[in-house]
Formats: sequence, C-alpha cells, structure tokens
Amino acid sequence: MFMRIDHVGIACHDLEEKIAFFERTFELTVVAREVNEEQGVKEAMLHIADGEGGGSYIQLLEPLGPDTPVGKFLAKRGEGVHHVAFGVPDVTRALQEIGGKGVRLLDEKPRHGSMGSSIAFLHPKDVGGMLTELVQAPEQRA
Ligand code: V0V
Ligand code: CO
Repeated sequence: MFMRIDHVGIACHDLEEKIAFFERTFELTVVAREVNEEQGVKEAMLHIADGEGGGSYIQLLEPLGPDTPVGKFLAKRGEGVHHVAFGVPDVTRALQEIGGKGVRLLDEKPRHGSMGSSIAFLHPKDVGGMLTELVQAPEQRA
C-alpha cells in the first residue's frame, strides 16, 4: 500500500529561520514553497532523495494562525514532528481500504497538498499517536 515515506512534517514558529537551519546544517535545498489556506499553513519542502516510487522530503510548517492544526499543536506540544506522510498510488482507494479497517479518516476525500499532490489525513489516536498523511503525487512526480 505504501510506496515510500513522502515526507516528515515539522511544526515550527518561524519558517524562514528553520529553512536556514536545515539548509545550513544538513545541506538540503528548498524545492517548493506554498501557502495552503485550507490547511492553515505556510510550508516549504526540502528535498532528501529520489526513489522508484517518487521523492522524499522534509516539510517545514508554520501556522497561519493559532486556530489551525499546526497552531494548536505548537501551543500544546511546542516545535517538533507533526506528521508522517506516506506515498500511495491512489489516495481515494487507500482511504477506502484503510477506513474499512476501522481507522478514523480526517478527510473523506482527497484535498490539495504540496507540489500538486492529493492528500488525506488519518486520526493520530488510531495510528499509535502518529498523525498520518497519505500522499498521491501528481503524474510528473510519480
Ligand atoms: C493532535 N494530536 C496529535 C496531533 N495533533 N497527536 C499526534 N500528532 C499530532 N499532530 C492529539 C492531541 O494531543 C489529542 O490527544 C488528540 O490528538 C486530539 O487533538 P485535539 O487537540 O483535541 O484536536 P485538534 O483540534 O488539535 O485536531 C487534531 C487533528 C487536526 C489531528 C484532528 O490537527 C487535523 O485535522 N489535522 C489534519 C490536517 C493538518 O494537520 N494539516 C496541517 C498539515 P489527547 O491530548 O486528547 O490525548 S498540512 C500538510 O501536511 C500539507 C499541506 C501537505 O503535506 O501538503
Ligand atoms: Co504534510
């Protein structure tokens, strides 16, 4: 079902500061930036590697406000790993299969994600405390 770890999402207060740290310390490069109003984030993708199933990335996330998923997370837990995203060939199908096994879906249908991807989230309480994202890359990244 999973082809790769697509990205690890990290919540931070200051996106520009964290980008500079990751670039300087790990020699990573930002390949995409986006403000996603629906998800309440300003985010940047730093490329790690390319595999057969597609690329893998670190996603840095700054909240657009306190009453957003990442804003609430920062207030409650502080900066750190917010979610892990797995690449799937077909996110709609993956949602059906996973939902059928009793895991609560935070999204019934795919939403717009970074770099033109289709994304959906699973409830962290049903996945061992880990907020889990499913990512279907657009054709050109697959
Ligand atoms: C909350 N909880 C988490 C968590 N956030 N556990 C692990 N990882 C997280 N990130 C726990 C929390 O401690 C509570 O447990 C419980 O889940 C319910 O949390 P809550 O505070 O009552 O509820 P909310 O209102 O904070 O909602 C939490 C959820 C929400 C996960 C439902 O954040 C959500 O819908 N997230 C999906 C969308 C999202 O995260 N978007 C931003 C990334 P206790 O304390 O009761 O034990 S956007 C993105 O990745 C994009 C665009 C992309 O990849 O392209
Ligand atoms: Co993400």
